[in-house]
Amino acid sequence: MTTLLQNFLNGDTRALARVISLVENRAAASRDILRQIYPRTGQAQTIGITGSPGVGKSSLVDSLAAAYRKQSRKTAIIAVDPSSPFTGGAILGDRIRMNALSTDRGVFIRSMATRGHLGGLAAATADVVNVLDAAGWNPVIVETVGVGQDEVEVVRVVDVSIVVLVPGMGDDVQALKAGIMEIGDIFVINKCDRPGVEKMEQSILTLLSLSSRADGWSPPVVKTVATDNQGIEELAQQIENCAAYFRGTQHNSSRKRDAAKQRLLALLQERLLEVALESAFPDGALETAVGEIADHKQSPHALVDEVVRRIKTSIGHS
Ligand SMILES: Nc1nc2c(ncn2[C@@H]2O[C@H](COP(=O)(O)OP(=O)(O)OP(=O)(O)O)[C@@H](O)[C@H]2O)c(=O)[nH]1
Ligand SMILES: [Mg+2]
Repeated sequence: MTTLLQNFLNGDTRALARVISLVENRAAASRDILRQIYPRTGQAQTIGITGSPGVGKSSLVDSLAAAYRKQSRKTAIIAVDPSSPFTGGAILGDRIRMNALSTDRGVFIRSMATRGHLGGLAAATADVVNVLDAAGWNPVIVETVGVGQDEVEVVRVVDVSIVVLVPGMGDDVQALKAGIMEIGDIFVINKCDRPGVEKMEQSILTLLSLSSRADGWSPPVVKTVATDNQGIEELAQQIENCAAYFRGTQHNSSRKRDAAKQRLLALLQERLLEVALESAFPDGALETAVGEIADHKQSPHALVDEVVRRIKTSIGHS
């Protein structure tokens, strides 16, 4: 066992941060570690919080984390920003605001940005969640901006997904309904100190009544004022209810199987794409090929057929 892994297993926070960096950068060394720690995962309660920019996700995470700290639970927070190629902007703001928490050794806060992961951000996030889980952090909370395809995939890696809305967003809910209704296990109306709460609640309840979930869970609507700690206890309780519901039904295994399948496919996609790019497009050959396809001189299908044929041949010969 490497010293890094040993230190990690001993609970060393610097080793933890180092392992997360390796995982985030998709370094080959991280795969060994991930393989070895996998049997230790599956212990943490994992929670996802998503919603449009500025709805108060970080404030909610902040208050939730404080509530978990009252129960002496080691709470990890991963702030994922799918839109940003860098760590900065809003997330930097989060860090500053979360200062009160970041001096608490029972809280671990980490930001993640896309950096063009081949398997999508979800693959890297799932791995980081596993790392924190294996290190004994429980719960692990994932905050992600917006509600788009990336977020849907990021949210798939957690046990309980929370969608945050604010009063006055009624029309947005209509527009977003497909994506939102699928991923929300709990809906939060935050900023309930503002007008329009009833209307918002009606919009959500109407949309929820139109769609019935195969797993039989009825998503509750929780009203909060994150900045004033209102509704946080109820939110924590609903998270517990939802987790308990899934623990107790056969849907738990199908949900876990779905997540496992997504995960396996995303990892395969990432690794196979890596192999294909390395073997078929050395030194800028990809850009040349891209140019030819853009100019209609080369068919993308013909090129992919060629790459696949070459890879198959080399597998046959090895
Ligand atoms: N009035 C009111 N303001 C709130 C509430 N919750 C958060 N805010 C404020 O809303 C702003 C955005 O809050 P954040 O927690 O950073 O929101 P966010 O969703 O994490 O934002 P991004 O990460 O940038 O997408 C801040 O100025 C908060 O102080 C609330 O319940 N009521
Ligand atoms: Mg935030």
